[in-house]
Amino acid sequence: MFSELPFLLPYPSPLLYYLVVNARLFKNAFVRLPGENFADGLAHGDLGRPDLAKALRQHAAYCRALEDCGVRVTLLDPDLRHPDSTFVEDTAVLTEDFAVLTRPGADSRKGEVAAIRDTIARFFPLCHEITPPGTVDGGDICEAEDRFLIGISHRTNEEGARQLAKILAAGGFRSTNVDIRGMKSVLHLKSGIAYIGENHMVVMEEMAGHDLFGRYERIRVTPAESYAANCVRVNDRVLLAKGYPLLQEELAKRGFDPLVLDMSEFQKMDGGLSCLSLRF
Ligand code: CIR
Repeated sequence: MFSELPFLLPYPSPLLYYLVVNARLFKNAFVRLPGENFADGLAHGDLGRPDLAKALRQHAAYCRALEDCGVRVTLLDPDLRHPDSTFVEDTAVLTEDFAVLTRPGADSRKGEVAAIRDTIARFFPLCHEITPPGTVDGGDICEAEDRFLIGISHRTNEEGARQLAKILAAGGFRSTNVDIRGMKSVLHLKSGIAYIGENHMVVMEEMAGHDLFGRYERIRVTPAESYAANCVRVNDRVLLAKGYPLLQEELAKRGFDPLVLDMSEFQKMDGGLSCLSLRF
C-alpha cells in the first residue's frame, strides 16, 4: 500500500518519499582499516601509488561519515595477508534476513572471506556461501527496491550469479543479471551505478541506455564524472566522492543530501565509496 503513496503526491520529493516509503535503513557497517601494504593491492589505472597516511585519514573520515548517518561502525584490524581487504564490500552480500559470503573473482582476494566470516556470523545467524567454481564480488551486487541486480563481470562469473540468484530466490528476493563484461571502464557493476532510493538510479553515461534501467528515474553521470557514479545512500544522506560538482548539484536539486568525501587514495586502487563498507 505504501509503495503507491508517492504517485498520489502532487510534488514528489525524495525526502518526502523517505518518510512514507520503506527505504532500507542501515544501523551497522563493517569496515576494515587499510594495511601498510595497501598499495600492493590490485590496480589497473594510472593514478599512481596511494599514500598510506592520506588513505588512513580518508578512511577515518569515511567512518565518521557513517557514524554521522546514524550507523554503528565495526572497525576491523588491517589484514596484511590481503592488501585489498579494506574493500570489504566484495566479501559478502547482506540482506535484511541473511548474509551470503562471496567467493571473490581475484585469487589474491579469495582469503578475505575467511578473515571476515566470524564477524559476519556474529551478526547474521543465517549465512550462505558461494562455492567453487562460482565467483562473486560484492561490488557487482546492487540492491534496488524489489530486486538485486547481479553484474556478470570479470570478477563475478555466471555460475556465481546463478548460485546467488538461487539463494536470494529461496529468501524471497528477486534478481536480474546485468552483463558488464564488455565495459572496459568498470571493474564492478557498482563502479557504474548506484541505487539511492525512491526509485532513483545514478548511472554512468555508458550504462544509462541499458533497458534494465528504464524502470528507474535515472540520474545520468557525465563521462568526466563517471567515478562519482559509485555513490552510496546511507539513511538520509548520499555519500559522494569529492570533486564531482555536476552530480553533487543534481542530487541536491532532486532533494537528496550529499555528504562529500575525499576518496583520492582509494580511487588509485580502483575502489570507491561503496567498496569500503558492508552496510546492514
Ligand atoms: C580490486 O581490484 O579488487 C581492488 N583493488 C578494488 C576493489 C573495489 N571494490 C569494489 O568496487 N567493490
